[in-house]
Formats: sequence, structure tokens, C-alpha cells
Amino acid sequence: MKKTVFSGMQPTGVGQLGNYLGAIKNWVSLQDEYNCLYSVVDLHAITIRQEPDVLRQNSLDLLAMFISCGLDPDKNIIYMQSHYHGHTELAWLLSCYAYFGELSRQAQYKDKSAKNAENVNVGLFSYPVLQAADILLFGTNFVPVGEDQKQHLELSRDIAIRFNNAYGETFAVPEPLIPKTAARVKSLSHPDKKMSKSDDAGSYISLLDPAETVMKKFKRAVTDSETEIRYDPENKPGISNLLEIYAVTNDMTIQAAASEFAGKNYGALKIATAEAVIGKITDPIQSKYFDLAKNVDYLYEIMRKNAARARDLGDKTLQNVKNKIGLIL
Ligand code: AQP
Repeated sequence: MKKTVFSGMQPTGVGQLGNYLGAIKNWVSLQDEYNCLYSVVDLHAITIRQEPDVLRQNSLDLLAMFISCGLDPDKNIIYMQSHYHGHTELAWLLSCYAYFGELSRQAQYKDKSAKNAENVNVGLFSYPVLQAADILLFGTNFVPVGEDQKQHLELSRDIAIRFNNAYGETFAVPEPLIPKTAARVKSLSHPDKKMSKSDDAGSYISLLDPAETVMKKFKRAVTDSETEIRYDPENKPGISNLLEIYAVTNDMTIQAAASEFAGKNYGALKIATAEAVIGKITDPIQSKYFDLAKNVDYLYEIMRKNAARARDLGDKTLQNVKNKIGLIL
């Protein structure tokens, strides 16, 4: 029996380099060995105010981006989170097994509520419970994510274990799959922070940036006032970030990347990193994307078909959970 993998991405944009290197690249590598579900988690995105038309477009675009990055929509279940009610239904049930204290300690909640002080809504607070439902709904064994999601995943595990202890073996307890390199790609303008698609455009590489923009952004990347290229994330976060991006984009170790640039200047590293990224994202990702994005009927067909596949899987868990809790089926 193949094990199950689940992961999701918010349609707050079409994806940035950190999303690709920290998550999607690994999703692609898992698709043959596991039963994988990859979701455009639109219900998570609305914890921050979204323009309705922009959200609709971003959701469709992100779906097209998943496929363009190499995810096969027949092999994997690629779908919109909001197309299967099981996510929100299980989230309510699980919220009765999650504690206020543990949710208020989540770093992302603190971070996002500080950034959106005018809209600290309940959804932002209970986001990790919805995430636990996303994962536990399908008997997920592995969750490939970037490092920023580690704390949320711990919470999903705690909820699963708590429920299993109360009602007997119900949920598989999921393990995170966090890549060794590029688990937290940093912002190009603030290399002490992670790269995010909702930050200012100069700080991240969009997967749809044209080659000239990618080159310009890397050339402007913040480094330090020294001249030596070495991997030292604490003291040289900007240079270490570039080395990491260069290494993972070229499928090599950070050590090999650092020795390749030993004795060279910062400009050489910036240009080589930009070229490596351009090589990765322009073709085949962007060329495939621009073809697919035009084919809206095909994207809708995938969405509908795969939501039904997700429903078939998730409904079994949902019924089991309701029964264990004591709801009449
Ligand atoms: N900088 C990053 N480095 C490595 N992995 C990253 N991920 C995000 N940023 C980096 C991983 O991408 C997956 C999907 O993330 P998400 O879209 O659900 O939300 P996020 O983590 O909040 O990503 P962004 O780009 O920062 O979105 P916004 O700006 O909307 O909040 C996750 O596996 C995440 O770890």
C-alpha cells in the first residue's frame, strides 16, 4: 500500500521561489512513490482580506502553476480546498479538541496578526486547526512543507494523538518532510526574514517574473559589507541565502556551491544564481504555464474531477470521526 502525502499552498499569488524550492519541487519528487493530494488552499487565503476577482484568478493561476511545475493531475489529486466541504466540517470537529493556549502560541498567528492589526479575525487564529483537518482528513502520513510550517504540523500531530487517545486509533499521525536545503528561502531585501509572496515585489522572485526582472532583483539583493563568499547564515544571511538558492537550483550541495565561488566576488554569485533560477523557471515552468492558463475549461475539468476524488477519500474519515464522537450517522 502506498503511503499518503498531503500539502497545500495559498492562492495569495502565483507562487514565489521559496514556495517552489521549499515545497513544490519536493511535491513533484514524491508523486510516483506516494498517493499525493495537493490543494490550492483558498479557505486559508481568506484569513487575510482578498479582492474576490483577484482571489478567483489567483486560485486558477496557482492550479495551472502546480501542473506547470511538473505535478501530474491524473497521478495526484490536485484540487481547490473549498470544493470539498470535508475540510471545514472536520475543522469544526477538531476545534473542539484544540486548546486556546496552544493556538495562541503559534508564531504565524502572532506574525500575521501583527501585520494585519486591523483584521485579527477568528479564522487567522484557528487557521492551524483547518490545516490539521486538511491533513488528517486523508490519513496523511507525510506532509512536505517549508520550515515555517513545522510548528503548525506539530499541532496537527498533537491533535491527532489527543483524538486517538480519547477514541482509539482514528488518525494516522503525520510526519513533516522538510527539505535539507532551501527549507527557508530568505527575502532578497531582508535576508533575516523568509521570502513571502505577500511582501514587496523586490523582495521575492515570482515564478512568473521575466528573466530581466529575475536578474535585476538578484543584482539588488542585500548582502553585507565584506567581500568573502562563504556559507555562514548567522553572520552572512544574504550571501548564504544566495548560495543556498544556487545549490538547490542546481541540485548540488551548499559546500560544493561555496567552493565554486571561493575567491570570487559577490557580483559573480548574484549573476550565476539569477541565471540558474532563470534556467529553471522560464522553461519549462513559464512556457507551460502560459499555455495552460489560457485553457480554462481544462483547468475546471481537473478541479471538478479531483475534488470528487478528494471527497471519496475524505468522507470515510469524516464518517468515522463523527461516529466515534457520538454523532448519529
Ligand atoms: N521562503 C520560503 N522558503 C521555503 N519554503 C517556503 N514556503 C513558503 N515560503 C517559503 C512553503 O511554501 C508552502 C506554501 O506556503 P503558503 O502559500 O501556504 O503560505 P506561506 O508559507 O505563508 O507562503 P508565503 O509565500 O509566505 O505566502 P503569504 O505571503 O501569502 O503568507 C509551505 O509549505 C511553506 O512552508
